[in-house]
Amino acid sequence: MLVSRVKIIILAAGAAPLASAHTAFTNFFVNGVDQGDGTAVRLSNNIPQATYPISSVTSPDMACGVNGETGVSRVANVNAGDSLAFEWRDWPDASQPGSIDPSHKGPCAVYMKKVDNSAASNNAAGDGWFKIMEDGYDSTAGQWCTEKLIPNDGHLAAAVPNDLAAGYYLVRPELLALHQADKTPADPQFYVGCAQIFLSSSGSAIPSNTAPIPGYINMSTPAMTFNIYDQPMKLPFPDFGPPLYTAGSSKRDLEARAMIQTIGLKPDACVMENVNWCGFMPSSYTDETGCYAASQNCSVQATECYNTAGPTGSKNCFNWENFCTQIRNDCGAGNYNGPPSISSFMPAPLPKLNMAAVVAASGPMASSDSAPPEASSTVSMEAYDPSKTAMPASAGAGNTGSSVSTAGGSIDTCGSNGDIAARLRATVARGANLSSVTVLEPRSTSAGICDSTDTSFVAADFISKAGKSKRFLCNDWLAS
Ligand SMILES: *[C@@H]1O[C@H](CO)[C@@H](O)[C@H](O)[C@H]1NC(C)=O
Ligand SMILES: *[C@@H]1O[C@H](CO)[C@@H](O)[C@H](O)[C@H]1NC(C)=O
Ligand SMILES: *[C@@H]1O[C@H](CO)[C@@H](O)[C@H](O)[C@H]1NC(C)=O
Ligand SMILES: [Cu+2]
Repeated sequence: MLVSRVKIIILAAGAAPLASAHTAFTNFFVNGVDQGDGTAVRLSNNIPQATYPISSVTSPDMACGVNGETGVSRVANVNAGDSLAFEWRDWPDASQPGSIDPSHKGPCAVYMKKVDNSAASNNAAGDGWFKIMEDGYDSTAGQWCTEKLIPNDGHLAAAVPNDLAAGYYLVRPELLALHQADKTPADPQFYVGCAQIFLSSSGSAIPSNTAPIPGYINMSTPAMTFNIYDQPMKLPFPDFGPPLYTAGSSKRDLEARAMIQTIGLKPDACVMENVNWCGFMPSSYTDETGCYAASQNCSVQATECYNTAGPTGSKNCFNWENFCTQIRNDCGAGNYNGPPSISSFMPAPLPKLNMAAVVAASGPMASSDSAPPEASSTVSMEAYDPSKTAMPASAGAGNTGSSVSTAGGSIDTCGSNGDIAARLRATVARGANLSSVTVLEPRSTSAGICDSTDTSFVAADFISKAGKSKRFLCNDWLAS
Protein backbone atom coordinates (compact mmCIF):
# COMPACT_ATOMS: atom_id res chain seq x y z
CA MET A 1 0.00 0.00 0.00
CA LEU A 2 2.77 2.33 0.93
CA VAL A 3 4.34 1.72 -2.44
CA SER A 4 1.41 2.98 -4.43
CA ARG A 5 0.98 5.99 -2.19
CA VAL A 6 4.55 6.97 -2.83
CA LYS A 7 4.00 6.71 -6.55
CA ILE A 8 0.99 9.00 -6.40
CA ILE A 9 2.90 11.66 -4.52
CA ILE A 10 5.68 11.59 -7.06
CA LEU A 11 3.27 11.99 -9.96
CA ALA A 12 1.52 14.92 -8.32
CA ALA A 13 4.84 16.64 -7.70
CA GLY A 14 5.82 15.98 -11.29
CA ALA A 15 2.94 18.12 -12.48
CA ALA A 16 4.23 21.12 -10.54
CA PRO A 17 5.84 23.96 -12.49
CA LEU A 18 9.56 23.83 -12.97
CA ALA A 19 10.02 26.88 -10.79
CA SER A 20 9.06 24.81 -7.78
CA ALA A 21 11.78 22.25 -8.41
CA HIS A 22 14.20 22.30 -5.52
CA THR A 23 16.94 19.90 -4.50
CA ALA A 24 17.98 17.37 -1.88
CA PHE A 25 21.28 15.82 -0.84
CA THR A 26 20.51 12.13 -1.22
CA ASN A 27 23.69 10.02 -1.25
CA PHE A 28 27.43 10.34 -1.19
CA PHE A 29 30.54 8.74 -2.63
CA VAL A 30 33.80 7.86 -0.89
CA ASN A 31 36.63 7.79 -3.43
CA GLY A 32 33.98 7.35 -6.10
CA VAL A 33 32.16 4.51 -4.34
CA ASP A 34 28.45 5.17 -3.91
CA GLN A 35 27.42 4.48 -0.32
CA GLY A 36 23.85 3.92 -1.51
CA ASP A 37 20.73 6.07 -1.77
CA GLY A 38 20.07 7.61 1.64
CA THR A 39 22.61 5.35 3.35
CA ALA A 40 24.22 7.13 6.31
CA VAL A 41 22.39 10.30 5.24
CA ARG A 42 19.94 12.30 7.34
CA LEU A 43 16.92 13.15 5.21
CA SER A 44 13.43 14.39 5.82
CA ASN A 45 10.91 11.54 5.49
CA ASN A 46 8.44 13.88 3.85
CA ILE A 47 9.06 13.53 0.14
CA PRO A 48 8.38 17.01 -1.21
CA GLN A 49 9.71 18.62 1.94
CA ALA A 50 13.04 16.82 1.59
CA THR A 51 13.83 19.08 -1.36
CA TYR A 52 12.62 22.35 0.17
CA PRO A 53 14.98 25.14 1.14
CA ILE A 54 15.44 25.65 4.87
CA SER A 55 12.71 27.96 6.11
CA SER A 56 14.99 30.49 7.82
CA VAL A 57 18.74 31.06 7.89
CA THR A 58 18.60 31.03 11.69
CA SER A 59 16.54 27.84 12.00
CA PRO A 60 18.05 24.81 13.77
CA ASP A 61 17.26 22.98 10.51
CA MET A 62 20.23 24.87 9.01
CA ALA A 63 22.51 22.30 10.64
CA CYS A 64 21.42 19.07 8.93
CA GLY A 65 18.08 19.94 7.33
CA VAL A 66 14.52 19.15 8.32
CA ASN A 67 14.66 16.02 10.47
CA GLY A 68 18.42 16.55 10.66
CA GLU A 69 18.60 15.96 14.40
CA THR A 70 17.50 12.38 13.88
CA GLY A 71 20.42 10.02 13.50
CA VAL A 72 20.18 7.05 11.15
CA SER A 73 21.64 3.64 11.86
CA ARG A 74 24.47 3.54 9.34
CA VAL A 75 27.83 5.35 9.45
CA ALA A 76 30.19 5.35 6.46
CA ASN A 77 33.88 4.67 6.95
CA VAL A 78 36.15 7.32 5.46
CA ASN A 79 39.92 7.65 5.56
CA ALA A 80 41.78 10.90 6.08
CA GLY A 81 42.47 12.43 2.68
CA ASP A 82 39.63 10.60 0.95
CA SER A 83 37.67 12.32 -1.79
CA LEU A 84 33.99 12.71 -1.04
CA ALA A 85 31.26 13.62 -3.48
CA PHE A 86 27.74 14.62 -2.48
CA GLU A 87 24.87 14.00 -4.87
CA TRP A 88 22.05 16.54 -5.21
CA ARG A 89 18.77 15.59 -6.88
CA ASP A 90 15.67 17.47 -7.93
CA TRP A 91 13.84 14.18 -7.50
CA PRO A 92 15.18 12.40 -4.42
CA ASP A 93 14.37 8.95 -5.82
CA ALA A 94 16.00 9.82 -9.17
CA SER A 95 12.73 8.97 -10.90
CA GLN A 96 13.49 11.96 -13.11
CA PRO A 97 16.89 13.39 -13.93
CA GLY A 98 18.13 16.74 -12.67
CA SER A 99 20.09 18.13 -9.76
CA ILE A 100 19.08 21.75 -9.29
CA ASP A 101 17.13 24.30 -11.27
CA PRO A 102 19.44 26.58 -13.31
CA SER A 103 17.78 29.62 -11.74
CA HIS A 104 19.18 28.59 -8.34
CA LYS A 105 22.53 30.36 -8.67
CA GLY A 106 24.87 30.58 -5.72
CA PRO A 107 27.83 29.25 -3.75
CA CYS A 108 28.45 25.80 -2.27
CA ALA A 109 30.38 24.70 0.77
CA VAL A 110 31.05 21.55 2.77
CA TYR A 111 31.31 21.60 6.56
CA MET A 112 32.26 18.99 9.13
CA LYS A 113 31.62 18.65 12.85
CA LYS A 114 33.23 16.20 15.25
CA VAL A 115 30.66 14.38 17.38
CA ASP A 116 30.75 11.54 19.88
CA ASN A 117 28.57 9.35 17.71
CA SER A 118 27.39 10.38 14.27
CA ALA A 119 24.45 7.93 14.38
CA ALA A 120 23.11 9.55 17.55
CA SER A 121 20.33 12.12 17.52
CA ASN A 122 20.48 15.72 18.69
CA ASN A 123 24.07 16.51 17.85
CA ALA A 124 23.74 18.64 14.72
CA ALA A 125 22.70 22.18 15.68
CA GLY A 126 25.24 24.11 17.72
CA ASP A 127 28.93 24.94 17.69
CA GLY A 128 31.80 22.94 16.25
CA TRP A 129 31.30 23.27 12.50
CA PHE A 130 34.31 23.89 10.28
CA LYS A 131 34.48 24.34 6.53
CA ILE A 132 36.49 21.99 4.33
CA MET A 133 35.40 23.17 0.89
CA GLU A 134 33.88 26.26 -0.64
CA ASP A 135 33.15 27.32 -4.16
CA GLY A 136 31.59 30.69 -4.87
CA TYR A 137 31.49 32.56 -8.13
CA ASP A 138 34.11 31.66 -10.70
CA SER A 139 34.55 34.87 -12.63
CA THR A 140 36.76 33.25 -15.24
CA ALA A 141 34.16 30.65 -16.09
CA GLY A 142 31.31 33.07 -15.37
CA GLN A 143 29.62 30.43 -13.24
CA TRP A 144 28.33 29.92 -9.76
CA CYS A 145 29.04 26.68 -8.00
CA THR A 146 25.43 25.57 -8.31
CA GLU A 147 25.62 26.05 -12.09
CA LYS A 148 28.62 23.73 -12.20
CA LEU A 149 26.62 21.06 -10.41
CA ILE A 150 24.16 20.76 -13.26
CA PRO A 151 26.41 19.36 -16.03
CA ASN A 152 28.06 17.34 -13.29
CA ASP A 153 25.04 15.20 -12.37
CA GLY A 154 24.67 17.11 -9.11
CA HIS A 155 28.00 16.04 -7.64
CA LEU A 156 29.82 18.32 -5.25
CA ALA A 157 33.32 17.25 -4.28
CA ALA A 158 35.40 17.76 -1.14
CA ALA A 159 38.57 16.17 0.17
CA VAL A 160 38.72 15.25 3.85
CA PRO A 161 41.69 17.10 5.40
CA ASN A 162 44.32 14.49 6.12
CA ASP A 163 45.38 15.66 9.56
CA LEU A 164 42.01 15.49 11.31
CA ALA A 165 41.72 13.41 14.45
CA ALA A 166 40.03 10.05 14.06
CA GLY A 167 36.43 9.71 15.15
CA TYR A 168 32.82 10.27 14.27
CA TYR A 169 31.86 13.32 12.24
CA LEU A 170 28.85 14.82 10.53
CA VAL A 171 29.65 16.10 7.04
CA ARG A 172 27.35 18.80 5.76
CA PRO A 173 27.16 19.88 2.11
CA GLU A 174 25.52 23.28 1.71
CA LEU A 175 24.07 25.06 -1.31
CA LEU A 176 22.85 28.65 -1.20
CA ALA A 177 20.50 29.68 -4.02
CA LEU A 178 20.42 33.45 -4.41
CA HIS A 179 17.70 33.82 -7.05
CA GLN A 180 15.37 35.48 -4.52
CA ALA A 181 18.03 37.19 -2.41
CA ASP A 182 17.52 40.52 -4.17
CA LYS A 183 13.80 40.60 -3.36
CA THR A 184 12.11 42.39 -0.47
CA PRO A 185 12.09 40.65 1.86
CA ALA A 186 15.17 38.79 0.73
CA ASP A 187 14.81 35.02 0.50
CA PRO A 188 18.22 33.33 0.44
CA GLN A 189 17.50 29.62 0.01
CA PHE A 190 19.71 27.09 1.73
CA TYR A 191 19.80 23.41 0.89
CA VAL A 192 21.72 21.30 3.38
CA GLY A 193 21.95 17.75 4.62
CA CYS A 194 24.33 15.60 6.62
CA ALA A 195 26.31 12.45 6.02
CA GLN A 196 27.28 10.34 9.02
CA ILE A 197 30.89 9.19 8.87
CA PHE A 198 33.62 7.63 10.94
CA LEU A 199 37.03 9.01 10.05
CA SER A 200 39.96 6.60 10.23
CA SER A 201 43.03 8.76 10.68
CA SER A 202 46.39 8.90 12.33
CA GLY A 203 45.96 12.68 12.58
CA SER A 204 45.34 14.62 15.74
CA ALA A 205 43.97 17.96 14.57
CA ILE A 206 40.85 19.58 15.96
CA PRO A 207 40.15 22.69 13.86
CA SER A 208 39.93 25.78 16.04
CA ASN A 209 38.05 28.10 13.68
CA THR A 210 34.62 26.60 14.14
CA ALA A 211 31.23 28.25 13.97
CA PRO A 212 27.79 27.50 15.35
CA ILE A 213 25.04 26.43 12.96
CA PRO A 214 22.58 28.06 13.24
CA GLY A 215 24.25 31.28 14.30
CA TYR A 216 27.06 31.50 11.75
CA ILE A 217 24.93 33.81 9.63
CA ASN A 218 21.82 35.92 9.92
CA MET A 219 19.91 38.13 7.52
CA SER A 220 22.44 40.94 8.06
CA THR A 221 25.21 38.76 6.63
CA PRO A 222 25.98 40.48 3.29
CA ALA A 223 25.85 37.28 1.20
CA MET A 224 22.20 36.74 2.17
CA THR A 225 21.13 39.72 0.09
CA PHE A 226 23.70 39.48 -2.70
CA ASN A 227 22.19 40.50 -6.03
CA ILE A 228 23.11 37.98 -8.71
CA TYR A 229 21.25 40.01 -11.35
CA ASP A 230 23.39 43.16 -11.06
CA GLN A 231 25.25 44.00 -14.28
CA PRO A 232 28.04 43.80 -13.41
CA MET A 233 27.74 41.94 -10.12
CA LYS A 234 29.33 43.57 -7.07
CA LEU A 235 32.24 41.17 -6.78
CA PRO A 236 33.97 39.82 -4.83
CA PHE A 237 31.14 37.69 -3.53
CA PRO A 238 31.09 38.25 0.25
CA ASP A 239 32.10 34.89 1.62
CA PHE A 240 30.50 33.78 4.90
CA GLY A 241 31.02 31.22 7.60
CA PRO A 242 34.28 30.17 9.24
CA PRO A 243 37.54 30.22 7.25
CA LEU A 244 38.37 27.20 5.13
CA TYR A 245 40.16 24.52 7.11
CA THR A 246 43.00 22.88 5.24
CA ALA A 247 45.41 20.39 6.75
CA GLY A 248 47.82 22.24 8.98
CA SER A 249 45.77 25.42 9.40
CA SER A 250 44.54 26.79 12.72
CA LYS A 251 43.96 23.87 15.04
CA ARG A 252 44.78 22.30 18.33
CA ASP A 253 46.17 18.83 18.53
CA LEU A 254 44.76 15.94 20.45
CA GLU A 255 46.96 13.09 21.43
CA ALA A 256 46.67 10.95 18.33
CA ARG A 257 44.65 7.93 19.30
CA ALA A 258 44.06 4.81 17.32
CA MET A 259 40.33 4.39 16.98
CA ILE A 260 38.19 1.96 15.09
CA GLN A 261 34.60 2.25 14.07
CA THR A 262 32.18 0.36 16.29
CA ILE A 263 28.92 2.16 15.48
CA GLY A 264 26.88 2.12 12.29
CA LEU A 265 28.77 -0.67 10.52
CA LYS A 266 26.99 -2.75 7.94
CA PRO A 267 26.02 -5.94 9.79
CA ASP A 268 27.99 -8.96 8.56
CA ALA A 269 24.80 -10.86 7.86
CA CYS A 270 23.26 -8.06 5.80
CA VAL A 271 22.58 -9.47 2.33
CA MET A 272 20.71 -6.56 0.73
CA GLU A 273 20.45 -2.87 1.54
CA ASN A 274 17.96 -0.08 0.90
CA VAL A 275 18.74 3.29 2.50
CA ASN A 276 19.65 2.21 6.05
CA TRP A 277 17.63 -1.02 5.99
CA CYS A 278 19.38 -4.39 5.79
CA GLY A 279 17.84 -7.65 4.67
CA PHE A 280 18.88 -10.77 6.58
CA MET A 281 18.65 -14.23 5.09
CA PRO A 282 15.69 -16.15 6.60
CA SER A 283 16.73 -19.30 8.47
CA SER A 284 17.29 -22.37 6.36
CA TYR A 285 14.48 -24.93 6.24
CA THR A 286 13.81 -28.49 5.18
CA ASP A 287 10.06 -28.83 5.66
CA GLU A 288 6.81 -27.07 4.90
CA THR A 289 6.54 -25.34 8.28
CA GLY A 290 10.06 -24.03 7.97
CA CYS A 291 9.42 -22.86 4.43
CA TYR A 292 6.37 -20.81 5.35
CA ALA A 293 8.16 -19.42 8.39
CA ALA A 294 10.95 -18.24 6.09
CA SER A 295 8.39 -16.77 3.71
CA GLN A 296 6.75 -14.93 6.59
CA ASN A 297 10.11 -13.73 7.90
CA CYS A 298 11.01 -12.44 4.44
CA SER A 299 7.71 -10.54 4.07
CA VAL A 300 8.06 -8.90 7.45
CA GLN A 301 11.47 -7.66 6.39
CA ALA A 302 10.05 -6.43 3.07
CA THR A 303 7.44 -4.37 4.90
CA GLU A 304 10.15 -2.90 7.09
CA CYS A 305 12.14 -2.06 3.96
CA TYR A 306 9.25 -0.13 2.39
CA ASN A 307 8.37 1.56 5.67
CA THR A 308 11.89 2.89 6.16
CA ALA A 309 12.63 3.81 2.54
CA GLY A 310 12.00 7.56 2.67
CA PRO A 311 12.46 10.05 -0.16
CA THR A 312 15.16 8.17 -2.06
CA GLY A 313 12.75 5.35 -2.70
CA SER A 314 12.36 1.63 -2.24
CA LYS A 315 14.08 0.30 -5.34
CA ASN A 316 15.90 -2.50 -3.56
CA CYS A 317 12.80 -3.40 -1.54
CA PHE A 318 11.28 -4.60 -4.82
CA ASN A 319 14.29 -6.84 -5.32
CA TRP A 320 13.84 -8.20 -1.82
CA GLU A 321 10.13 -8.71 -2.37
CA ASN A 322 10.88 -10.73 -5.50
CA PHE A 323 13.15 -12.92 -3.43
CA CYS A 324 10.31 -13.41 -0.94
CA THR A 325 7.97 -14.32 -3.80
CA GLN A 326 10.44 -16.99 -4.87
CA ILE A 327 10.39 -18.49 -1.38
CA ARG A 328 6.60 -18.45 -1.27
CA ASN A 329 6.37 -20.05 -4.71
CA ASP A 330 8.84 -22.71 -3.62
CA CYS A 331 6.68 -23.47 -0.57
CA GLY A 332 3.60 -23.70 -2.80
CA ALA A 333 5.41 -26.05 -5.17
CA GLY A 334 6.51 -28.32 -2.34
CA ASN A 335 10.15 -27.37 -2.60
CA TYR A 336 10.96 -27.24 1.09
CA ASN A 337 14.71 -26.92 0.87
CA GLY A 338 15.84 -23.36 1.16
CA PRO A 339 16.15 -20.54 1.22
CA PRO A 340 17.10 -20.23 -2.45
CA SER A 341 20.15 -18.28 -3.53
CA ILE A 342 19.58 -14.55 -3.48
CA SER A 343 22.15 -13.76 -6.13
CA SER A 344 19.74 -13.42 -9.05
CA PHE A 345 17.65 -10.96 -7.03
CA MET A 346 20.50 -8.62 -6.13
CA PRO A 347 20.38 -5.07 -7.49
CA ALA A 348 23.00 -4.18 -10.08
CA PRO A 349 26.20 -2.86 -8.53
CA LEU A 350 26.22 0.94 -8.29
CA PRO A 351 28.45 2.58 -10.87
CA LYS A 352 31.67 4.09 -9.62
CA LEU A 353 31.86 7.86 -9.87
CA ASN A 354 34.75 9.32 -11.78
CA MET A 355 36.09 11.86 -9.32
CA ALA A 356 38.06 13.62 -12.04
CA ALA A 357 34.80 14.55 -13.74
CA VAL A 358 33.34 15.84 -10.49
CA VAL A 359 36.19 18.14 -9.68
CA ALA A 360 36.54 19.52 -13.17
CA ALA A 361 33.10 20.98 -12.85
CA SER A 362 32.83 21.84 -9.20
CA GLY A 363 36.21 21.66 -7.58
CA PRO A 364 37.22 23.63 -4.55
CA MET A 365 38.02 27.13 -5.56
CA ALA A 366 40.25 29.78 -4.12
CA SER A 367 39.57 32.32 -6.81
CA SER A 368 40.72 35.87 -6.38
CA ASP A 369 37.16 37.04 -6.14
CA SER A 370 35.72 34.88 -3.47
CA ALA A 371 37.90 32.74 -1.31
CA PRO A 372 40.26 33.36 1.57
CA PRO A 373 43.99 33.19 0.83
CA GLU A 374 45.35 29.68 0.63
CA ALA A 375 48.53 28.62 2.31
CA SER A 376 51.73 28.27 0.31
CA SER A 377 50.29 25.14 -1.22
CA THR A 378 48.68 27.07 -4.06
CA VAL A 379 50.20 26.06 -7.34
CA SER A 380 49.50 28.43 -10.14
CA MET A 381 49.81 27.26 -13.67
CA GLU A 382 48.26 30.39 -15.11
CA ALA A 383 49.46 30.99 -18.65
CA TYR A 384 50.65 27.45 -18.65
CA ASP A 385 52.42 26.83 -21.85
CA PRO A 386 52.95 23.28 -23.07
CA SER A 387 56.46 24.22 -24.15
CA LYS A 388 57.39 25.23 -20.60
CA THR A 389 59.15 22.67 -18.54
CA ALA A 390 58.89 24.16 -15.07
CA MET A 391 56.25 25.37 -12.67
CA PRO A 392 56.11 29.07 -11.96
CA ALA A 393 58.54 29.91 -9.16
CA SER A 394 55.65 30.68 -6.83
CA ALA A 395 54.71 27.07 -6.85
CA GLY A 396 57.94 25.91 -5.35
CA ALA A 397 57.90 26.49 -1.63
CA GLY A 398 56.64 23.62 0.39
CA ASN A 399 55.43 21.69 -2.57
CA THR A 400 57.75 18.77 -2.61
CA GLY A 401 57.60 16.95 -5.84
CA SER A 402 55.45 19.38 -7.77
CA SER A 403 56.57 19.66 -11.31
CA VAL A 404 55.36 20.30 -14.76
CA SER A 405 57.11 18.47 -17.46
CA THR A 406 55.74 18.44 -20.92
CA ALA A 407 58.78 16.96 -22.56
CA GLY A 408 57.10 13.65 -21.90
CA GLY A 409 53.73 15.33 -21.91
CA SER A 410 53.16 15.26 -18.20
CA ILE A 411 51.99 17.23 -15.22
CA ASP A 412 52.71 16.07 -11.74
CA THR A 413 51.05 17.87 -8.93
CA CYS A 414 51.01 14.82 -6.78
CA GLY A 415 54.61 14.83 -5.82
CA SER A 416 56.22 12.37 -3.53
CA ASN A 417 54.32 13.34 -0.45
CA GLY A 418 50.65 12.42 -0.28
CA ASP A 419 50.07 14.78 2.59
CA ILE A 420 51.17 17.74 0.58
CA ALA A 421 49.55 16.41 -2.53
CA ALA A 422 46.17 16.57 -0.90
CA ARG A 423 46.55 20.29 -0.50
CA LEU A 424 47.95 21.25 -3.83
CA ARG A 425 45.85 23.33 -6.11
CA ALA A 426 46.41 24.16 -9.67
CA THR A 427 44.80 26.42 -12.19
CA VAL A 428 44.94 25.48 -15.80
CA ALA A 429 44.87 28.52 -17.96
CA ARG A 430 42.21 29.42 -20.42
CA GLY A 431 42.67 27.63 -23.68
CA ALA A 432 45.49 25.40 -22.54
CA ASN A 433 45.69 22.31 -24.67
CA LEU A 434 46.10 19.42 -22.33
CA SER A 435 45.33 16.68 -24.76
CA SER A 436 48.90 15.51 -24.72
CA VAL A 437 49.26 15.77 -20.99
CA THR A 438 49.49 12.72 -18.84
CA VAL A 439 49.95 12.32 -15.15
CA LEU A 440 53.32 11.41 -13.76
CA GLU A 441 53.67 8.92 -11.00
CA PRO A 442 50.08 7.91 -10.41
CA ARG A 443 50.05 7.19 -6.75
CA SER A 444 48.26 4.61 -4.78
CA THR A 445 48.00 5.29 -1.11
CA SER A 446 45.89 3.88 1.64
CA ALA A 447 43.99 7.13 1.61
CA GLY A 448 43.17 6.66 -2.03
CA ILE A 449 45.07 9.72 -3.15
CA CYS A 450 45.96 9.89 -6.82
CA ASP A 451 45.10 6.29 -7.33
CA SER A 452 44.88 5.98 -11.06
CA THR A 453 46.53 5.12 -14.25
CA ASP A 454 43.72 6.36 -16.45
CA THR A 455 44.84 9.78 -17.50
CA SER A 456 43.13 10.09 -20.82
CA PHE A 457 39.98 11.36 -19.22
CA VAL A 458 41.69 14.32 -17.58
CA ALA A 459 42.99 15.57 -20.88
CA ALA A 460 39.74 14.99 -22.70
CA ASP A 461 37.76 16.87 -20.14
CA PHE A 462 39.92 19.95 -20.25
CA ILE A 463 39.89 20.02 -24.02
CA SER A 464 36.14 19.75 -24.19
CA LYS A 465 35.86 22.75 -21.95
CA ALA A 466 38.52 24.78 -23.74
CA GLY A 467 38.16 28.45 -23.02
CA LYS A 468 37.32 27.90 -19.40
CA SER A 469 39.74 27.92 -16.56
CA LYS A 470 39.45 24.88 -14.36
CA ARG A 471 40.79 24.18 -10.94
CA PHE A 472 41.31 20.86 -9.33
CA LEU A 473 42.75 19.14 -6.33
CA CYS A 474 45.51 16.73 -7.08
CA ASN A 475 43.92 13.88 -5.24
CA ASP A 476 40.66 14.43 -7.03
CA TRP A 477 41.58 14.92 -10.61
CA LEU A 478 42.82 11.48 -11.40
CA ALA A 479 40.33 9.10 -12.86
CA SER A 480 39.55 6.04 -10.85
C1 LIG B 1 23.84 39.17 12.87
O1 LIG B 1 25.21 38.79 12.88
C2 LIG B 1 26.07 39.85 13.19
C3 LIG B 1 27.48 39.34 13.01
O2 LIG B 1 27.67 38.15 13.67
C4 LIG B 1 25.80 40.34 14.60
O3 LIG B 1 26.65 41.41 14.92
C5 LIG B 1 24.36 40.78 14.71
O4 LIG B 1 24.05 41.10 16.04
C6 LIG B 1 23.43 39.68 14.23
N1 LIG B 1 22.08 40.19 14.17
C7 LIG B 1 21.07 39.56 14.72
C8 LIG B 1 19.73 40.19 14.52
O5 LIG B 1 21.19 38.53 15.35
C1 LIG C 1 14.36 -13.42 10.00
O1 LIG C 1 15.23 -14.50 10.21
C2 LIG C 1 16.56 -14.17 10.55
C3 LIG C 1 17.38 -15.46 10.60
O2 LIG C 1 16.80 -16.33 11.52
C4 LIG C 1 16.54 -13.44 11.87
O3 LIG C 1 17.86 -13.03 12.19
C5 LIG C 1 15.65 -12.21 11.77
O4 LIG C 1 15.56 -11.60 13.02
C6 LIG C 1 14.27 -12.59 11.28
N1 LIG C 1 13.55 -11.38 11.03
C7 LIG C 1 12.27 -11.24 11.30
C8 LIG C 1 11.67 -9.92 10.96
O5 LIG C 1 11.60 -12.12 11.81
C1 LIG D 1 46.16 19.70 -28.87
O1 LIG D 1 47.30 18.87 -28.91
C2 LIG D 1 47.10 17.68 -29.63
C3 LIG D 1 48.33 16.79 -29.45
O2 LIG D 1 49.49 17.54 -29.57
C4 LIG D 1 46.81 18.01 -31.10
O3 LIG D 1 46.62 16.83 -31.83
C5 LIG D 1 45.57 18.86 -31.14
O4 LIG D 1 45.33 19.25 -32.47
C6 LIG D 1 45.70 20.09 -30.27
N1 LIG D 1 44.43 20.76 -30.21
C7 LIG D 1 44.33 22.08 -30.29
C8 LIG D 1 42.95 22.62 -30.20
O5 LIG D 1 45.29 22.80 -30.46
CU1 LIG E 1 13.94 25.99 -5.31
